[in-house]
Amino acid sequence: MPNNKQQALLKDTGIHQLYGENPFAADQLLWGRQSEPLTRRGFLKKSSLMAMGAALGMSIPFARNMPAGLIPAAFAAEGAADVIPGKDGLVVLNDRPVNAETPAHLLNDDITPNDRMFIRNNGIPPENVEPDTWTLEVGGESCQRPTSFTIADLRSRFEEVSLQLQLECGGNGRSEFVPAASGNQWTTGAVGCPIFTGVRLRDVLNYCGVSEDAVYVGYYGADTHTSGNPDLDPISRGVPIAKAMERESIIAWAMNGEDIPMQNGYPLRMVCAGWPGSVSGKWLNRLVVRDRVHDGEKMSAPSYSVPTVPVAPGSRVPNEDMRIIESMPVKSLVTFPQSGISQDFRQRMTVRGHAWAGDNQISAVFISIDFGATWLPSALNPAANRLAWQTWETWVQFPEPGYYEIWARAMDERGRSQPMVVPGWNPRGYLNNACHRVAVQAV
Ligand SMILES: Nc1nc2c(c(=O)[nH]1)N[C@H]1C(S)=C(S)[C@@H](COP(=O)(O)O)O[C@H]1N2
Ligand SMILES: [Mo]
Repeated sequence: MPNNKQQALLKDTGIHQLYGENPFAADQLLWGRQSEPLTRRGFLKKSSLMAMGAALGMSIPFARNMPAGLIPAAFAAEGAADVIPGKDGLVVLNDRPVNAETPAHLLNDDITPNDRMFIRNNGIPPENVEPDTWTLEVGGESCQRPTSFTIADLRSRFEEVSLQLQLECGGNGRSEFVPAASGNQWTTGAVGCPIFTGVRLRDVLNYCGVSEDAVYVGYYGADTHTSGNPDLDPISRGVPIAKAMERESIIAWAMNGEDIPMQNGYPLRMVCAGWPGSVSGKWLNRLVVRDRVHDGEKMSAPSYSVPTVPVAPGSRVPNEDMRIIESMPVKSLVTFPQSGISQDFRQRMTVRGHAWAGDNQISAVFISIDFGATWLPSALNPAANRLAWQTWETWVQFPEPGYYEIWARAMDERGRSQPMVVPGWNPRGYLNNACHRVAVQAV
């Protein structure tokens, strides 16, 4: 437990804000730790080590490797779970519109159950949905035969496919950016990988005739703008035609063999996995084949866009110096053990989680229990299909009792690896793929 002075500091500001404003000052304030911001090498003085050990209630065997400016994972605990109908243990970040993330340990299943799939709403979901009369209109200037389909039409005209597909919000991990980026302060839980059933987007598009000049496919959904203004769309994004034509891009009516949950887009949604979740339109009722980059709501910078070149944290970036995010970066999550757990140090501990890398595959996952000084490779399962996450599992054994962190680092097939610390700051706080860390108390 933190001592009184630490508790008072944490109560007034909160550990994320404290570290968010100035991680090195936070280290100094909470633990009396002097550090060198540029190298992050800041070794712990004996007194700071004792302060941190006292707050944790245990010793820190690998303290000499502990980097400066990182919140000990034991204190970075997730918020309290709220109750959303049909959802289990999700943490609500916003209730209008509803945005809720899944604590890492609740994502331990290989296939994310419906009640643990995160929710990211930009507007207000439709009410009183009638699946039997729901229609999907396909049109746009580069569509040769605009057509309207009921869900029954889609089912009868096209081949049905079921694929496990990974969706991650572009802003997942935003809470760690310094200075803070506006938007939902996602920690790690805006990601999931259920099985979706539906038809291939390309089969539907080909049926409707795609012109030579087609560039993009945009979606519209039945949700409404939070302002109540019927002329405004909450969001209308999409994907370039090549991504739309991939065999894994689908129009789905089922998730894990059941109706798609209301908050996740019932009765019909697009799933174009590996890209920011925002390209996968929910409550889908219209697709437009465009002869230009789709210009729907939240298609233009700074929404879902990042600077074309690295920028200094806190910079103002002109919209023309931003590009639309496409494939998401390599990332992983430790889903077992739950952060904060106790473990008998004489026994091996199973460690497992998932890893994913946008349009690419994962080639390796490494684990460290000594703050990144040494890394051991984990066993890694193949993906169920392209664009599904990959589950990894290994074990660790702690040399003596004390405070440890388990760090996971994934590498994609092109050799790109997750950064240890938060990567390139950007104005809207997208694409944080820093290593996930969980705390373990070995006793
Ligand atoms: N119609 C519509 N589609 C949408 C959204 C939305 O608000 N409205 N949110 C998008 C965003 S930003 C994300 S990350 C994913 C989230 O999908 P989920 O809520 O099923 O997890 O849906 C995308 N599709
Ligand atoms: Mo998102």
